[in-house]
Amino acid sequence: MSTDFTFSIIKPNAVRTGKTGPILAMINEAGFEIAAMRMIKMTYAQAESFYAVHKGKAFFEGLIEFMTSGPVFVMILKHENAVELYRKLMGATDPAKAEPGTIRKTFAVSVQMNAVHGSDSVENAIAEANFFFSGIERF
Ligand code: 3AN
Repeated sequence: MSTDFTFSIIKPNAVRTGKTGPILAMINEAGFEIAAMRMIKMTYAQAESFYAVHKGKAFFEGLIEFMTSGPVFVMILKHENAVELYRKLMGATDPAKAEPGTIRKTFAVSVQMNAVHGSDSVENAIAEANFFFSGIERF
């Protein structure tokens, strides 16, 4: 598989409120190809490990509680320059600062419940995709 992919999560608030379909439509319309996708409910340990870089920050406990509060969709998205393009499609972490037409501007309800995650570098895209998917689950 090429490195022209990114890793994304549709977060519990978006799944719970029926936004999975509309978010996938935006992803498709932006030209991304879904190379892997699965619905899971993260364990506390998985979420802590996934967000280890934020350990010690004031929002860490709340973030882990939130990310384990319900099912999420984890997925690998293929596109040329996928990491950068998907960060643009998501919009800023804080939805108040996100551009109109972005996923977060449209579906986020707060900085924490901001609808989607997307890798912030090619290295992290590879690590995060490997965290959730084995080779035979990717296309
Ligand atoms: P991004 O998801 O845009 O890469 P990060 O990596 O800084 O942003 O933060 C990871 C996640 O942690 C965010 N998506 C958000 O859910 C949560 N988060 C970040 N900053 C805050 C904050 N100040 N208060 C509450 N939650 C936060």
